[in-house]
Amino acid sequence: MTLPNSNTDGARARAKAIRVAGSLTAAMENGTLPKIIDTTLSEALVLGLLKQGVLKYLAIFGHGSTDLGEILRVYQEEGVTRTFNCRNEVAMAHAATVLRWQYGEIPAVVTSIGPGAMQAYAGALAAASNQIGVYHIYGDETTFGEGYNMQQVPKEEQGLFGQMTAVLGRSYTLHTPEAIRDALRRGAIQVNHPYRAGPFFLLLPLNTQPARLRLNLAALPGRPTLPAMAPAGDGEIDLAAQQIALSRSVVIKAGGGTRGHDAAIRRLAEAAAAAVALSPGSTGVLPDAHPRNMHVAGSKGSISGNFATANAELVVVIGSRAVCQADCSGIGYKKATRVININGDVNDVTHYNQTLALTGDITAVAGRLAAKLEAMGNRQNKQEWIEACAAKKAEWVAFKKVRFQAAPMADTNWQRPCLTQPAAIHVVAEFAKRIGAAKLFDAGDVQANGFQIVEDDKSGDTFTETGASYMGFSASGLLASGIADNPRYTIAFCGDGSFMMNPQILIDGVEHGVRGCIVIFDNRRMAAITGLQKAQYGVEFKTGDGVAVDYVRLAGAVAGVNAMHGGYSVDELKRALETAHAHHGLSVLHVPVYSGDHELAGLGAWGQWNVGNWCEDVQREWTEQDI
Ligand SMILES: Cc1ncc(C[n+]2csc(CCOP(=O)(O)OP(=O)(O)O)c2C)c(N)n1
Ligand SMILES: [Mg+2]
Repeated sequence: MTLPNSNTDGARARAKAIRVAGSLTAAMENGTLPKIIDTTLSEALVLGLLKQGVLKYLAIFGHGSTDLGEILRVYQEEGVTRTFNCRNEVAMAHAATVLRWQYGEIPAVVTSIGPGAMQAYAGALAAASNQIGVYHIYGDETTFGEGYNMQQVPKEEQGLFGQMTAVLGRSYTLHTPEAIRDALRRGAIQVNHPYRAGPFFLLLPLNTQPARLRLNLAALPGRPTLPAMAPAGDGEIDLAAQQIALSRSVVIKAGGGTRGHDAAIRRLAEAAAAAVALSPGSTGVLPDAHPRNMHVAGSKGSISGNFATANAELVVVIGSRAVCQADCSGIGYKKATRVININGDVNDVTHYNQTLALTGDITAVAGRLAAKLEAMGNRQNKQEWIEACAAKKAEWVAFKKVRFQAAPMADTNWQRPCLTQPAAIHVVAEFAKRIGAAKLFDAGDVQANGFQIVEDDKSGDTFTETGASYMGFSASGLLASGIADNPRYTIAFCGDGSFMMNPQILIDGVEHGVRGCIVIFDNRRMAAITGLQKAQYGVEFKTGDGVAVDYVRLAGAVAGVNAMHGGYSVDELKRALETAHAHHGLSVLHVPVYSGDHELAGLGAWGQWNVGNWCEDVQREWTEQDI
């Protein structure tokens, strides 16, 4: 049967030419793909994204994206692109974020119009917050404006979805097929931005998807290559080196932006004799046992990390946005009188007063500063500082050790002794290290305990979404390991609350061949909030529930999932992890953990936070500090 508009013969021939030649450019070069083609906007979009290296689509189709879906079907059948069907748009957006973050592949999320788009948009907050470049393609209202289409925002206004998406990232409504060139040039910069990447939203009206255009393939923008930038002269670098040399106590605050700049951070820390305080998202940038590594600092922080930030007179902020977890709501640097800031972004680089701004690429700038300091030699004036920091690090190591070794504690919910959450997370983190697995962390206590616990030696071993702290992120993100070209065994650490936000991974993970493990640390409550309520007002309110869930049966109901109980002791958990790892697919471990006030069941909060009844104190300090 021939259906109207089912005109995909040309598309199929082009897809075949691309597959045979190996790439779009190669097919154009060998003459099998003409430079100027007559096509639809849907195919133009797929070809344009292909030119930027976008080969994978995560999709939940609807009436808002059937035309694009048809092109994706043809391109998949010809072996050019791949489409992964998912079950929840929030989860799908997280998986796309992790595919870019963990594996460096640029995916496109595809939804229908309306509710599907809204859900993916919500999930895109994680990409925006962590500056991860991904494409989101949403079906949108027609450009004729016949009246409200089903699922569009019912209001006499134009382009409301485009307005909404422009708030979170950058956005383009494909109102005219020929606009694809402009749209994709803007998109290429947004998703590949060197220090301000984020989601790029392409709004695809129902009626422009099948609209035809004459397209010049040579004119479609590819993936941009941009040179690393650094200050042009030596003046600022020399001044920074002098300030560091004269100061008796220097702390480097290595933010999330330092990920991947490990060598430069290490060289600068050694040349400057500076203590290094990490952000939750930058563990591993300096090896855990490196004497300059003071571990995380911030509103949760650590004994040594927060000692270093609170006492240094000079702060070298690198690749940090200074959000609350990482700088105690703006009052982390209590004795600092000066700041040197290395960042590509002119807003971030001038976040603090009294700043010497070294705008540019971290490796380029930190490398030059380190070279200058090395030439100057002699860091004797910092000996006392280094020793004080080392003593605090020893204190933190001992503090953690006692908690890792805490015996299982009697729990009222479970009516038996269970591992504490820190002890259980430590066992799983050590296991991950031993087998070379990556770790994905979810929100809540699991996340906070997690970044206090992990002992990474390089960046790229832990992915903790501290930008938005989006519950459901880790299990959903595990899907990326089923989609990536070169997957790595990955363990998702999540709480019971977070897991139930997005359990779709149980099905999607099997469907797309994830090899990895979800560990559910079940304290039968949203304990991070219980803890805050108790710390602030003394009483818990509506953060626990009375419903016992057998996660082994729940997960085990999905064919292909290896669901297991993680046990109640270190030995049982270790054995369960081994068995889970041996499974060639998705495993789920249910680990009941103690919930309560025992001091050995938590890793403490070492900073301050501008929330609840702490606001008055934090804000007074913030007003009084000069930087
Ligand atoms: C989608 C979403 N909703 C709400 C929150 C606020 N929040 C942060 S942590 C948390 C509780 C997490 O509970 P769970 O996953 O069980 O981890 P636990 O703290 O118990 O270890 C909540 C409700 C959030 N971060 N994300
Ligand atoms: Mg919980």
